[in-house]
Amino acid sequence: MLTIYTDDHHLHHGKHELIGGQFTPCFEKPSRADMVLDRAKAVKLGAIQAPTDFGLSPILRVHSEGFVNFLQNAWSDWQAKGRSHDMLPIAWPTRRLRQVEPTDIDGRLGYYSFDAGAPITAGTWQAITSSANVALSGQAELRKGARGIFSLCRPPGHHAAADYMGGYCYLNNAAIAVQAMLDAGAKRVAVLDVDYHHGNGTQDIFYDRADVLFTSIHGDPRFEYPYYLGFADEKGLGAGAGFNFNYPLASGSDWSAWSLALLDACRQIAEYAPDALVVSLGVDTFKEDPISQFKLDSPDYLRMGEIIGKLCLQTLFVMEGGYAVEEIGINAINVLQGFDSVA
Ligand code: OKP
Ligand code: ZN
Repeated sequence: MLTIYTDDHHLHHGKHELIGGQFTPCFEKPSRADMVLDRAKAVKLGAIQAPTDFGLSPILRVHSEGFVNFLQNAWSDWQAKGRSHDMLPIAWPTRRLRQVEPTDIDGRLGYYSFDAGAPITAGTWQAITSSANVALSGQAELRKGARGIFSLCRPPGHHAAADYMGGYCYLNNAAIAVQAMLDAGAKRVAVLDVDYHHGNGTQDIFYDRADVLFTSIHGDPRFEYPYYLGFADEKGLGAGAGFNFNYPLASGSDWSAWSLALLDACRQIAEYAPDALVVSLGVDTFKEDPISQFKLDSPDYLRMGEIIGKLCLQTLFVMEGGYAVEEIGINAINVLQGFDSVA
């Protein structure tokens, strides 16, 4: 399987995120992608190719102009206030507050965020646009006829919606690739989000549309981040009604429970008969993950890839989460090797 990758992700290395009332070193760090790349090379998964630059237009097909403009200028606006440390928001427009974009950068930062888990640094804009290009290049390669492509994106994207960032995510790489597939002529695209956390951003972007089926298996939002989306009764809206499937699972879920949800999601995907599948590939379902509560083991990721492979769909894998850095490479690449084994 071809991997799309660039070192540009090193330009994004936040220092701290807010967890349990404390500033904690960021779990989302450059070594994550380095470890996945190392493993892809070690097992000779396939060629490694640099992304090409698709410019802002495919990003603006998914994200609002105001939000993209905010991201592009955030660091210089921050510096203009005499600051050189990482950006983190301090206030959010919650219920009954006005949804009006402020002029002040602190106001704009909260307006376009939903948590204090996604620091913006000097290199963030370059890293996130490169990450989107990694997904877009994967999508372009898939269109040439490949069965599977791996877009080794970092930073991840599935928590980012059209006009907000959060949860280590800024631009929604998977959604940008999905939209590019549709714009290139695909009639229907399915998304399978296997990251431990609900893909609230991707769900939100496609919630009222029938041309994208969104499925997600994740920690139940009643106990797990992102808390405010990802419940089983979210089925889609308007034309999108019936095209959204959430599988919230209990804390401690292992492969036996997790794989039942996967089989049901795959049944929905097969019934939808999409032209292509995009997998939001997070491996923070791993038993040793430092911020997650599922109990998948490394061999389970081979089984995961096999089940996905049996859908017999052209598949773009887009890297999302996974914070057990020692095993992230083995687990992520196991999915791709499992997929390749059922060719
Ligand atoms: C991003 B992705 C830990 C706090 C959670 C945000 C997690 C974002 C995960 N209890 N902070 O979906 O892997
Ligand atoms: Zn996650």
